[in-house]
Amino acid sequence: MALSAPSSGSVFAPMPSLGRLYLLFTPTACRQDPFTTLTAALDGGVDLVQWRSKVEDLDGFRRCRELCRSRNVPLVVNDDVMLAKRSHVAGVHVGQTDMPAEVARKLVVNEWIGVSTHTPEQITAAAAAGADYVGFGPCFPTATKGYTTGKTAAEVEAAVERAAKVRLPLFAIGGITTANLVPLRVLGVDRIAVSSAILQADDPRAAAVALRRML
Ligand code: TZP
Ligand code: MG
Repeated sequence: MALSAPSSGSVFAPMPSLGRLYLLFTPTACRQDPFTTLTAALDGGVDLVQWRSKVEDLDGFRRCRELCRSRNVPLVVNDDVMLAKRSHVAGVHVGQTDMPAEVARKLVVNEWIGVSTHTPEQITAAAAAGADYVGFGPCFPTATKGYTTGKTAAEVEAAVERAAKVRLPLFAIGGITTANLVPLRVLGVDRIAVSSAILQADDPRAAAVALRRML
């Protein structure tokens, strides 16, 4: 039986496959009630969720985890390797200034490790550190993280090529909407991570459906 799991995954508890529409879930970034928004996003086809609260919110985290579990959608914890380890989630995501991925890899054996990257060199380094996927961006300017410039088409293409070379799934990130996704798809992007396109939408379910259809 083929298991689409990280190589370190246990055969007794196979990991689900990585999704394509990755929601960065920050409760305070939602236009409407956060958990109504998350439910709608999952209904609309979000197939990977990142818990990305900037404040400690264990109740919120547990609600998020329950919702994801009830839909069989994997949950990744941003930044907090120890929370990820003790809370039986699918993985942890680290940035370039967080715990180094090679250190996280020693602590997180069976779960996914995702790494934020901004250059092809960082993608290669993430692979060497044992990452299971990378985020790459910001592809477009985004107020969510205060980026005022995005990547050029050549930069996105180079990142997609590098990720393929080192065999890491790549999620394009940063300012992605239905209005600018087509050029990324043309450059070979087949996975995206979004926050505001869903969390700030009038209709988060419809927003997720529309993005999912384009992947
Ligand atoms: N890393 C690069 S851009 C970004 C992160 C976490 C923010 C993504 O949010 P949005 O609202 O989809 O631009
Ligand atoms: Mg971080």
